[in-house]
Amino acid sequence: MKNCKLYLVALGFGGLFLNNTFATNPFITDQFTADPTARVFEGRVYVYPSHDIPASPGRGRTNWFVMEDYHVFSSENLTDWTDHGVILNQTNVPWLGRTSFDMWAPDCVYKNGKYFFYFPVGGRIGVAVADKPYGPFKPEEKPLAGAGGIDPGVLMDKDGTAYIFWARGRISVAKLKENMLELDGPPLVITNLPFTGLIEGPFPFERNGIYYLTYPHVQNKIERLEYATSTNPIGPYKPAGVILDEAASGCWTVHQSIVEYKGQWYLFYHDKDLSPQFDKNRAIRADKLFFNEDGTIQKVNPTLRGVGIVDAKSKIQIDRYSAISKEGVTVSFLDATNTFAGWKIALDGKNTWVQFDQVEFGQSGLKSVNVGSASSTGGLIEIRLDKADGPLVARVEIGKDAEWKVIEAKLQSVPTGTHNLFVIQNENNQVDLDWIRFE
Ligand code: FUB
Repeated sequence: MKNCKLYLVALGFGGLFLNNTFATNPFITDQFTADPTARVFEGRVYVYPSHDIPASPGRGRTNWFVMEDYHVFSSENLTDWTDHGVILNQTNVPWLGRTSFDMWAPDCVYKNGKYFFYFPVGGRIGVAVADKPYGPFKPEEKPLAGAGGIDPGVLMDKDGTAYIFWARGRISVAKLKENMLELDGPPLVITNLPFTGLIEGPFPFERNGIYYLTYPHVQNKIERLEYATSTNPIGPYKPAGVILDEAASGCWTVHQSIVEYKGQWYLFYHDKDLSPQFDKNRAIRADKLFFNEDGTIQKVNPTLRGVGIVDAKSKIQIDRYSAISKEGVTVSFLDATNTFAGWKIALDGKNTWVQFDQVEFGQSGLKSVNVGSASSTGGLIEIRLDKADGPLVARVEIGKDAEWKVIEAKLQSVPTGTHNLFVIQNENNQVDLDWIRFE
């Protein structure tokens, strides 16, 4: 084809097909993560998840959650995420005195110049304190007296008062003293929430005078996200609806936080994208969340596309699609033995297509597109803007070769600004695509 150059690149060369973009779901793909608490500190979103690891001899229990430490991640644009590394390991907790591998869902809040990281381990709740949101965190000598359970979630009220919630069968709440290290009175059990089915993972927040208590609840067979509202931080709370339905994947747990950043609300949660066969190795996700006029929360639509805007010059992981044609499209792991390598998408048959939203071309000056692809039959793909029959950006001829290659094609028109991409397969063949990158 005119204007089309072909580069042959051996499979595995220089990590060529590693999924190294984080704008899509899940947004951390080089390790298992769960229970993401997102907070806005110093103009960035910080995410404090728990960290699932596979069990190994002497490290945790097989077929169960194994969690020995916490990382923190941050981003300014919800696309590029920085892993600040391990902020706390179970062996650094002075009062634990053993390895329990149950560092479950944490939270982190800011008060009086300090960051307070609350974490459950060994059935107790610990606190670690830092001057910066990414640490170093110094754990307190003793656990939080009077609070026993899992999944601490802290509400910083408008008047500066802090309330800590946690779960142990039911959800409890207590006021924290000004020092954030002690309870200011006995805890209260939050009544009036659903009485049957496990409830855990409380995440409280306030918006426009309404206090929201969000929690995973097993209404049917697995957890879904629900919420209750109140006019008072400690209740009484009234159940108000479902935020996220049970995962289509069947992931038994879900765990949430809700945060406003740059004028948009987001739900952070987890699924088991990187471990479809074992739902205790999870992966964190983010999607947009919207409120109704009356303050009720609209159900969130869980997406693969996620929330970050993708730079046209990065590897656009179109397997994390916004939409696909009704038939002929399949997504699978590039390497089923190493799911961290990411996914590929197969377009099988004429007029099969994939849509990937929110690609930023900027002022452009771009000249060509590279496509990581493989096809034993050969194929022809078209890249179009905004609609399946929108302006043509490039035609890329994929030669017959089952090995992965990078194929370069000249652009036929040069986009600027932000666009949704459509990639359409034009022949009655099958083409496997890993990523697309404009240059
Ligand atoms: O991650 C371990 C536990 O699974 C959390 O503490 C729960 O909320 C559930 O997500």
